[in-house]
Amino acid sequence: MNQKLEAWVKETAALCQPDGVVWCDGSDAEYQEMLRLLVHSGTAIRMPESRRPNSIFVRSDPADVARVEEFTFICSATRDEAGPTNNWADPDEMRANLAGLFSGCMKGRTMFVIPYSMGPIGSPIAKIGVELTDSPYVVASMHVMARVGVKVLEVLGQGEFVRGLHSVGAPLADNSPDSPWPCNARTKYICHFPDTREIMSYGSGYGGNALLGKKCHALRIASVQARDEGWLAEHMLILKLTNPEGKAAFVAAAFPSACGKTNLAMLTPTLPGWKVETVGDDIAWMKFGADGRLYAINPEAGFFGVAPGTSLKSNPNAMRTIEKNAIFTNCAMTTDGDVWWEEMTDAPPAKLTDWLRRPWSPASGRKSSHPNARFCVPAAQCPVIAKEWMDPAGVPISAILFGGRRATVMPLVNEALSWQHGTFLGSIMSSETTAAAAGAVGALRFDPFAMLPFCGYHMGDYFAHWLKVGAGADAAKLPRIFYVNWFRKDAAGKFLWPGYGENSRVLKWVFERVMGTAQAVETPIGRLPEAGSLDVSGLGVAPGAMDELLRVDIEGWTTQLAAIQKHYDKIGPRLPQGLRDEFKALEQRLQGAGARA
Ligand code: OXD
Ligand code: MN
Repeated sequence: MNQKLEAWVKETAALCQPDGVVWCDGSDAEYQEMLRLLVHSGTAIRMPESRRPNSIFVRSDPADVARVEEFTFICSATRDEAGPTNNWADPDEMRANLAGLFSGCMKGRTMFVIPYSMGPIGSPIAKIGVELTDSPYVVASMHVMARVGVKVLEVLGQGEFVRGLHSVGAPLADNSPDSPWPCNARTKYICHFPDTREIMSYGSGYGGNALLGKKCHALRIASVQARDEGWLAEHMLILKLTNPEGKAAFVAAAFPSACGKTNLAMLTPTLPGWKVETVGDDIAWMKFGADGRLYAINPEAGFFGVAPGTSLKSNPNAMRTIEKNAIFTNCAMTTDGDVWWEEMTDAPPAKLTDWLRRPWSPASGRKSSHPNARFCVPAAQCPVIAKEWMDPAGVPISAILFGGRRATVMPLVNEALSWQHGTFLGSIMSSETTAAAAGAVGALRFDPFAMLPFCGYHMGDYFAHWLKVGAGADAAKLPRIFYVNWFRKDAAGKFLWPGYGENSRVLKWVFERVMGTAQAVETPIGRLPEAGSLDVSGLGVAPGAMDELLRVDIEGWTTQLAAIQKHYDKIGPRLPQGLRDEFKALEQRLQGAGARA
């Protein structure tokens, strides 16, 4: 037994005062026991075995439905280390505050000890953490999302681990009934102590707030570890792309939350002979291999995907993945106990129970599922999971895509001129906000590298880290960087690009650029497909749409410069010189193009 772990569990139990402590072994019997507890407490309903074997349906408290960025803190020693894009709190003050909140917070509950590995157990890229939680929902979800239990403790030995303490913040008085979704409706804190690799999460039982291996560990804490150790922890899917001749390349892609990472990772290409297989749908940890190439692992073991919008049309592979062993949260329930959500089928069922347990019909005039309703399923049951997905060595990455939801300005695809220019494109990523985080939906915000809510340190230093990683590598072996945008709209507000399986056309161009067989034209903003090099055979897009999708909008980009400058000003003096140079160079190229026009 790891002595530090034993001591920490003891100390935490004394503080939180649970009725008992259970060490999780990671067995199926334990998973079944969690499902039983969830059903017994009224948190979950078992789904009919004939429809979704071994699956449950859960509805959360309406005060606990998404990540709470406003209450997410990076408690580094100084405010400057957390940087201007994070909420910072003094670590000593926050510890004192949390000690008060955690004191007695697990009364009437069990404290579960979940040892977990992010990444295949024993992989040189994997990391170990331990989450202490009073939520059986979290235990069940961690079983799906990470590798958990005794085998992790064996690998841990007396080694170091990330400490994650989580409580729903709802102690139970003697014999008082529990609520179906215990949480603290008033007080939530998701706190990270990067210097000591600790996480303390209070008051929420939902997703990224509570499954501490995911955003808290695999992104916020890991980004700091990656900076210190010379690797990259990124908010990226990983896919394997195979051409009709059987040649394969691996691609990583960063898009903000709820912008289609899961759909792209499991895409069914419309182009004959092309194949996409999934390595991961949300997070990539990338390290250089002995051959000088960048290798990625998916640190997760499951998918925690946004349900609304997922359908046989948009993502048939996800629909097949969720046929069994699934945990559904905040979807609507059909009359026969199955799930439904917006856009799952062309026509909604005549009658549903909505996520707030109210009767619902298409005439209700409101959504039946919460827009951030989720499915949680083992990655292994995805029908297009790549055979390499658990390779402890990771997969060699040939291309990195950046993107977001942009109705205007950003073309369908744009290849960076260099790693430094690609880092610049990542640093100016912007997207219309979605329901994955609490707050307004549809507002344009800069979300550099899709890491705005997930970078555990100063964003300027994070940019500098990207530049350093590139500068220290053999440029010929680095992945090529591309910026894509599936979401450009016409003047009437209609999407210009059909998206989904048709995105394989862009993947094909990326693949062929990497292999050196597709042509590009150099423009002021980067390299765009030369006429005829993007395969649009059989694609029925409206006349003129392709021209618009691949148009270099000099005016739009020039207007955008002021917003980028403001975004960079916010990053402040730690913005690396390399990116200032890229900004200047872009400005000059746009001026040149404007003058010629
Ligand atoms: C997620 C998110 O859950 O980014 O993956 O919010
Ligand atoms: Mn995500």
